[in-house]
Amino acid sequence: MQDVPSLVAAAREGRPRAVARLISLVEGASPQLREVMAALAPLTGGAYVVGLTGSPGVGKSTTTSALVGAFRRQGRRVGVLAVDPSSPFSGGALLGDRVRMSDHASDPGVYIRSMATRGHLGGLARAAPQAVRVLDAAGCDVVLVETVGVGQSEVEIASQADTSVVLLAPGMGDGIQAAKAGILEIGDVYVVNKADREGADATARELNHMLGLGEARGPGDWRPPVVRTVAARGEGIDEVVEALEKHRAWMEGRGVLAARRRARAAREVETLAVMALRERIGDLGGDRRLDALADRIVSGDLDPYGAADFLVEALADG
Ligand SMILES: Nc1nc2c(ncn2[C@@H]2O[C@H](COP(=O)(O)OP(=O)(O)OP(=O)(O)O)[C@@H](O)[C@H]2O)c(=O)[nH]1
Ligand SMILES: [Mg+2]
Repeated sequence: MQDVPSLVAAAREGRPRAVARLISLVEGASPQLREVMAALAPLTGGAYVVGLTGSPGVGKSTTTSALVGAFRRQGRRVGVLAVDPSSPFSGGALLGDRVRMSDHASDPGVYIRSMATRGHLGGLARAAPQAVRVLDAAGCDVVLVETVGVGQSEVEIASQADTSVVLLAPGMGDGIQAAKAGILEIGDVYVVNKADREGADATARELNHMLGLGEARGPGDWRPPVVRTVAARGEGIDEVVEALEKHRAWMEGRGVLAARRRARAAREVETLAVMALRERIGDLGGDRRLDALADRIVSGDLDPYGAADFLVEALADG
């Protein structure tokens, strides 16, 4: 097996197998995880990360593929991470099915990877940002992260992007439903795909209306645009690229990009630190100290909050 420094060097040269190997290392809890992350740290920060989210079948993969084409025409290197919280499979197996990327399979300027939960969503939320780091360090100018669904966990994964794109399709995403799913808060750019179908204009209108109902925006604030696309025919894709570029420029001009990245990094550290603490504390069931405190609560000698304080203090003392 290759050592980490040469793997990282090979990934920097754009060797797909090295990139794949690095992602596998960060995806699992490999003993080399820490060494890999440390090696990647100084190489990251160059990629513009775009998240695409939306209900199953709305056209995320088709749109992603079209965007890859558009970015490639600009000569940019592109990474794609397809995250599927509902699927137990990971690695290359899904590419043929869920990711419609066959157009780009032989392009050395494109790296595509899919990732699944293996039944453990927390793990995916942890692993996805690390995989993005690998693609970033490998020299991708743009990383597109496709996440299925608009549930809480997907929203969390989408929030790890610099710019979040929310996709809807006529009939599927009427405004009420959109508001319920909380998507009006997370999108920087909205795409009404399948605009070749009836109802696309109404969906776009309703969405625009609902976005306008949100809290008052000051001059210079970002107003998420609504772009109509027929991704299957590549229509409207240039407009999506334009909206992404505008949003990026707006963020850079106002320090929003740096602030978002800082907030994201802080959340990530917090998650890892809490995980590490939880691991260090271990399983408290059967701990003598816990049992003794429980006895005191049952006998009315102590309340649960006071008991928890005692326990936390005891644990912090080691
Ligand atoms: N009519 C029409 N069909 C489209 C359009 N874009 C995509 N489709 C079709 O919609 C279906 C789903 O497209 P995908 O891109 O796989 O959708 P997805 O959101 O990635 O789906 P999941 O990853 O399974 O959630 C495919 O059959 C596409 O060919 C469009 O603009 N118009
Ligand atoms: Mg898809």
